[in-house]
Amino acid sequence: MGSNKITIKAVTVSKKFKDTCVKFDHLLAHYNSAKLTQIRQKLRNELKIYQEQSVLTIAFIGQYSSGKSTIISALTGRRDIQINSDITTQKTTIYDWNGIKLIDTPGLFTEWHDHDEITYAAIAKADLLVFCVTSMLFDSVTVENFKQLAYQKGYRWKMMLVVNKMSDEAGDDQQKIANYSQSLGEAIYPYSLDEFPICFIDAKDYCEGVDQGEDFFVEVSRFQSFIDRLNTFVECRGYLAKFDTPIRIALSCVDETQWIVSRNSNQDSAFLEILTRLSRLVRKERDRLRTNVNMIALRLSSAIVKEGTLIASGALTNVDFERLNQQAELKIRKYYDQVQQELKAVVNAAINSRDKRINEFLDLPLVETFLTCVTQSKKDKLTGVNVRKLDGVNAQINWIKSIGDRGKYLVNNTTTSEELKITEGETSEKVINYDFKPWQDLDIAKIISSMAKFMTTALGRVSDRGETLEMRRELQMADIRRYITSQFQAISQELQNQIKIECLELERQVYGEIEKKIMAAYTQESHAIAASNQSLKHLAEIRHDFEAILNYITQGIENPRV
Ligand SMILES: Nc1nc2c(ncn2[C@@H]2O[C@H](COP(=O)(O)OP(=O)(O)O)[C@@H](O)[C@H]2O)c(=O)[nH]1
Ligand SMILES: [Mg+2]
Repeated sequence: MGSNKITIKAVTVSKKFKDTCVKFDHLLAHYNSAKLTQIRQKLRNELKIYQEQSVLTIAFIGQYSSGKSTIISALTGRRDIQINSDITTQKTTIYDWNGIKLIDTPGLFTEWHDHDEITYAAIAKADLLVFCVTSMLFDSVTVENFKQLAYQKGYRWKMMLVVNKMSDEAGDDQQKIANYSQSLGEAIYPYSLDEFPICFIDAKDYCEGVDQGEDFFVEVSRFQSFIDRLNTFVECRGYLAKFDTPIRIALSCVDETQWIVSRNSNQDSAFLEILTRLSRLVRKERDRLRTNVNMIALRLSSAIVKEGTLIASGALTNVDFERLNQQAELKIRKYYDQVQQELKAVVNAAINSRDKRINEFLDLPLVETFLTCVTQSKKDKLTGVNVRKLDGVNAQINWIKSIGDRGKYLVNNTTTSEELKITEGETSEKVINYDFKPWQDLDIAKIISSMAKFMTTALGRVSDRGETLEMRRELQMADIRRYITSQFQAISQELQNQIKIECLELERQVYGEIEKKIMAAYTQESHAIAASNQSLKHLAEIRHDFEAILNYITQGIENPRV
């Protein structure tokens, strides 16, 4: 069997995180100490909810026998998945793909029966719905189902369309894709295909290519285009950010472990205690900012959905759609501006609180005692020969001073002018840069303009047909109402994602510098101690791995489309 090389970034991150957690868990178990067993338990308990939630849930729905199970087999590399199962016996199955949930459903969901509740709940909760059809494209039932999910249920913002079994029909790929796109577009009229990510693949070719080691089949399967779409979806919506909290939880356990394990020297352990407490303090501050930002995002999101419901339920019959559209845009813009203001206020409060707490922390007897103590030990050692140790002492003193906001500790505790010089340059205040995505760059403008186009075409259709005008109009209006509601849902989701992505950037700006300092101090400290201790060396590696994942997801969020 060939190895399955293709994977999406969310899976890579998830796997790396899990592996590092396992390594860490082994290390903690290895010590056989009560305190570390406690940490181990804490790590397991706190990460449990994140494992259960899973970072990403992808549900596969669509035509019977369109290759949903085959696509899941292609993604996961698992070949024990039921292919060709009978629609009447098939149940919804959940596969774990390194922490990503893949939901294999029996097929279409045109009638919403109670006994399929599990599947409906899964569809409602999924982050992404992959709607699969074959190169036979939409039949009337499938297209109704597609519209129902997208517009009636309002899932269009999380839907993706996959045309599978591309190799079933002969011909040039580009030509086929153009033809299929046109037919699909006509089938979902008056809705537009542009609103959905779409890709054209042959999952079976891909599986065979992998299993037989035939790169040619892998290539023609176009499966990579599906992977690319998945990555874009995950990154644009900031799903990788979901790893942020669990990684930080794990890191805090690493901090505590290091502190406990290196109790061999009073001074090192005192310094580690300072680091651990400070890092805990910063984490709490960060959590508070995140909660506040989330609350703003939720408020905004529900306000916009409500707005959509209001507009849709209003008397639409003789409405000037152009004006209605302008009003919608104005209102959403107003919300957007308001949110920017609220975010600014929350960030300012966070900065003040951060500075206040850090200053309070530096006033604690713990820090004071430490400084007195190391200064004393430094004096003692000046007459001795332990030069390397002395470097360490200097580094620790300097580090604490560099944390002191506006050089507070520089004034109070400087012992030599040489130390003053080292820290002077670092006390300049960083200005937070509110670099929000400009309104024009949001996809909302696109959604709104497609709304105007839709309503005009939907209305235009009334006079095209011969049915009773009254009846037709009633139907068109229902279409339009559903459409408006779903568009507002999409906008609310888009904005929520935007805020989520911005939140991470804000956190980086508010806490990034202090966190980097803490991380660097930890690294330096652990290098110094690890030289003589194998376990601490492993711990340092584990810390490094967690930090690397954290950096990776932050980069992904900074350049989501790269
Ligand atoms: N030619 C071709 N056949 C496929 C492809 N994907 C699935 N099949 C076949 O279509 C049938 C149904 O596939 P399955 O994955 O069970 O579809 P599901 O009912 O949507 O889960 C099986 O015989 C598969 O081997 C594909 O990309 N190309
Ligand atoms: Mg199946």
